[in-house]
Amino acid sequence: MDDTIVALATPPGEGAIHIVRMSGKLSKIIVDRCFRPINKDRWQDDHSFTLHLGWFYAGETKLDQVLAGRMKGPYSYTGEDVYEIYCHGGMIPVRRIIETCLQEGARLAEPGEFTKRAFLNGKMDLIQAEAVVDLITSKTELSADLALLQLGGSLSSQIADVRSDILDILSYIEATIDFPEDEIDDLALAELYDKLVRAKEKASEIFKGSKTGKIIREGLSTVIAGKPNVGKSSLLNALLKEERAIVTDIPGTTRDEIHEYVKIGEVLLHLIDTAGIRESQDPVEMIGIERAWKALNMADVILLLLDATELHTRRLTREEKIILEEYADKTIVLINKVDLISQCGLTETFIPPEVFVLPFSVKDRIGFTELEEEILRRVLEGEAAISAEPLLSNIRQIMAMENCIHSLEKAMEAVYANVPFDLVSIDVRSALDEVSAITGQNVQEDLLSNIFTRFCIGK
Ligand SMILES: Nc1nc2c(ncn2[C@@H]2O[C@H](COP(=O)(O)OP(=O)(O)OP(=O)(O)O)[C@@H](O)[C@H]2O)c(=O)[nH]1
Ligand SMILES: [Mg+2]
Repeated sequence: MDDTIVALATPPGEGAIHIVRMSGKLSKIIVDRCFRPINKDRWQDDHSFTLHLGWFYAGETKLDQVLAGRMKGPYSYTGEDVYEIYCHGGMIPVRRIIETCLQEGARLAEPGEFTKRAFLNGKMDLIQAEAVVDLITSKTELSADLALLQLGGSLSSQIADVRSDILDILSYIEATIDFPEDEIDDLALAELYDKLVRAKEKASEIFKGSKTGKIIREGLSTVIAGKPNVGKSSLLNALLKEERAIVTDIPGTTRDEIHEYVKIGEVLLHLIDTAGIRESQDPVEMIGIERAWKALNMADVILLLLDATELHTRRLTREEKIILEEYADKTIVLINKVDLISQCGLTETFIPPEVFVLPFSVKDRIGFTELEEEILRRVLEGEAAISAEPLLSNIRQIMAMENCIHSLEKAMEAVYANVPFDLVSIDVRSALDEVSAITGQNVQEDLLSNIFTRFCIGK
C-alpha cells in the first residue's frame, strides 16, 4: 500500500487517447517533475479534479503533449493522490510515459489494484468493488443494471441492516450472560428468539432473489441433452448462428462438452452441448456421458431433445425418464425433426404433464420463437422486481448469505432447546462473520487477492 502504482487504464492498442493512471504517495512528486503545464499558475493552484494541458517529459526529452488530471486523496477513487495522464492514443507514447513513471519510483499496478486500494481505504465495500468488475464485464443491459444498483450501495445497506440486527443480538446475549442461569426468564428467551427470527427474515428476504441475480450475472446455464443423433449440436449451432459444433448423422459425434454464450433478449444463455446419453462401452464416450450428467445436475434449464420420427416406435429410455422425473421443473422437451413426419406424434403420455413440450425442427426453424419466449418467461418472471431491487448475484456473496441464514437457524434451535446463552452466541457470532464477509468487513488477504485478480490492470 506504500508503493506508488502506475498502469494503462485504457485497452492497449491504437485509439484517440490513452489514459495512464497513477496512485500513491509519490504520484504528486513524479507528475510535478515530469509534467510541464502550459498555464503554470493554474497548475500551481493545486485544485483537485482539474485537467491541465502541457507536455510530459523524461528529463529534458519531450514525450507527448498531454492533459494531466489531478485527484487528491482522500477524495479520489483509491483514497490516495491519483493522477491521470491523457496522452495520444498510441502504444509508444504510453510505453514511454509509463517507463518514465517507473524510473521515477512508481511500480506497475497489479490487476484490480486501484480498486483494491479503494476497498482497503474504505472508499467502497466488497460488494461495490465486485460490482465494478461486473459492470465492466456485463454482456446484457440487465446485468449492467444490476451491477449499477450494487455499485450504488443499496444492496450494501440492506446487508448492513442485517449485520446491525445480528450485532444487536450479540450485545443482548452478552448483557444477559452475566445473570445467573436461573434468572434468565422466559421473557428474555422469547425476546432473543424474536430477534433471531427478525434477523433471519431480513436475511432470507435478501437471499430470495439471489438465484435470479446469479442468472442475470452469469447467464442461464442451459444444457442441451438427449440421445445421440437427436440434433443437439445442430440446435447449438442454430442458436449461435454459426457452425460451432460438428454435426453428422453418426450417433455419438459429440464427446466433450461444448460451452458457448448467446443472448436471447436481455438474458445471456450459457449453452452447453453434451454427449448423447446412452449405454456405451466406449471409454471416451463414457466420460462424455458422465460429464453430461454432471452438467444436467448443475443446469438452470435443460433442453431435452427427442426425435419426432422415433416417438411412436419406442418408449422413453431409462435416461430420458430419469431426466424427466428428477428435473421436471427445469426441463423443456423439444420434439425435434418434426419436418420429417406428417403430423407430430405427441401422444407421449410418458412425459409428465407439468413439463413444457414443444414440436421443433432445427432444420426448418420450427419452434424457435416459442422456445425463446419460454426461456425468457422463466427467467424474467420477477422482472419488475429485478429492475428495482438490488439482488445478490455473485456466488461468494450468495454462499455467505446462505451460511448466515443457516447459523441464525441453528441459534434459533438452540434457544428453543434452552441451550445456555454463551453457546447460542457461537452460532450468532458465526452468522455475524458470514454477513460481514459479504461486504468485506472480515475477509482474508488470499480471498481479496482472488477477487481482485479478476479485474483488468489499471482498474
Ligand atoms: N430432418 C432433420 N434433421 C435434423 C434436424 N436436426 C438435426 N438433424 C440431423 O440429425 C443428425 C444428427 O445431428 P446432430 O446435431 O449431430 O445430433 P446430436 O444430438 O448432436 O448427436 P450426438 O453428438 O451424436 O449426440 C444430423 O444429420 C443432422 O443434420 C432436424 O430438425 N430435421
Ligand atoms: Mg452432437
